[in-house]
Amino acid sequence: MTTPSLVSPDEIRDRFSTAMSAMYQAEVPQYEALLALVEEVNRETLARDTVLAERLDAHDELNRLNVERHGAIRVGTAAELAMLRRLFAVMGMHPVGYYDLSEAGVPVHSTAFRPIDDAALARNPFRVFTSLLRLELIESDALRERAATILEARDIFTAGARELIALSEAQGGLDDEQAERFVAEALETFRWHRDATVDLDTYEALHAEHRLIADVVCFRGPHINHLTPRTLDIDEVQRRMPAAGMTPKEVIEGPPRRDCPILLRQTSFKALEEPTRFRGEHQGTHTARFGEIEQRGVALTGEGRALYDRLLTASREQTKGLANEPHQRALAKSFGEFPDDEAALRREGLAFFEYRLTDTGRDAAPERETDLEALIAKGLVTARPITYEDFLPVSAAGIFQSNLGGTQNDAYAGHANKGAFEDALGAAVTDELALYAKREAASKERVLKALRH
Ligand code: OOG
Ligand code: NI
Repeated sequence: MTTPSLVSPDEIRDRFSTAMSAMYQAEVPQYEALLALVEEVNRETLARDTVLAERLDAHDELNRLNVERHGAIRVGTAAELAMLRRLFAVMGMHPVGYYDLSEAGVPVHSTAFRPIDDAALARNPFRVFTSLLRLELIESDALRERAATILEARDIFTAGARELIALSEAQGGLDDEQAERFVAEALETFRWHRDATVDLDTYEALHAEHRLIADVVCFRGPHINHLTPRTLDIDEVQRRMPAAGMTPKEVIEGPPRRDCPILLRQTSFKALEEPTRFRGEHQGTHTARFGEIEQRGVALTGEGRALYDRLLTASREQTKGLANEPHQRALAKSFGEFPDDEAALRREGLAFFEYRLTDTGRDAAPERETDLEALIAKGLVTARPITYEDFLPVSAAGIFQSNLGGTQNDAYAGHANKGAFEDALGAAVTDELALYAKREAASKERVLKALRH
């Protein structure tokens, strides 16, 4: 029953992320300033580093640079999460990865809704880090029940959004006019509401339990709490933030600066205190929304990731309490044993690569060699790093913490519970490592097959 006039999910996602960015710039003017700063630094970096510019261009990364974004939201119930899954599916965004933040003292677990296949990622990789509040981690029975009752009473979706999601599922997509309406209706779920749904006492009681709980429970919807453009030089943006009127988070999260960037480095400007009206005519403020930047590097294999996790944990003692510059120096030292050239990352199986034929390879006579490193040495094949498209739980916890007042919360007793998360979601999350591995394997197979003729 598909009609020929359907718009692709990639197109809907592209329109939605553009609309979301415009809305957030209007709501949070500092985000507009952050975008300008990132754009300026990206431009300077590309002008200075022509090798990088050529490489990004060759890898189809340049055109997606300016649309590159992720956002984050937090919801309160299984029903909200399950409906979000259906909403994001309309835009070709599917749940990838499971992140447990409870160990870092944040009572949520999360996934990232994102495009999966190469063409979709190249078009617009917009992702939304989505967290589900774990009410079961609230110790007080009375408070937990109060929060649950408040959440049960709200509907974070418009009637129009619900209808269009159902329509998209029934007809296998949306036509142009329906897609336009869908973007407008879906956007409503992510809008900021300065009116809380509760009185100040309730807000304060929930806030005292955990600031995040107040943020999720006391409002009509899961306001987008940040958007994140992609920078080519995160250290420089961090340095320039104060002069541009932003207070940066103390340290950049993730791996240190390297010649071959790995995974993901992130920093943010601190959340703003915004005027809020509570029931009973009380004025107050709520602090939730901020801006973030990210710099992405190569995706690591299970082995590479284990090495990353080990070195990061080991660096804790050395970096504790340090300001960003000394923190980065200490981190770089701790990461000394992580190979920093592409050939080593490949040979040691630490990172994922995509293999392609070179021009010589395309013209070559049938080739019997099947060892990729030998084929690279012969000039027949090249390998390019596969960009990491996901998130890092330790970094995410750091971003949460710095925007929840900076104070460290103790770990919650509850542990990772992927099963419960998937039950709430109504679907399994895709394993991110499997996606990268599949992409690498497919590229190897293509190359070897082409060389055999
Ligand atoms: C999400 C924080 C995590 C990231 O980029 O790691 C995150 C939140 O504050 O809701 O966005
Ligand atoms: Ni983020």
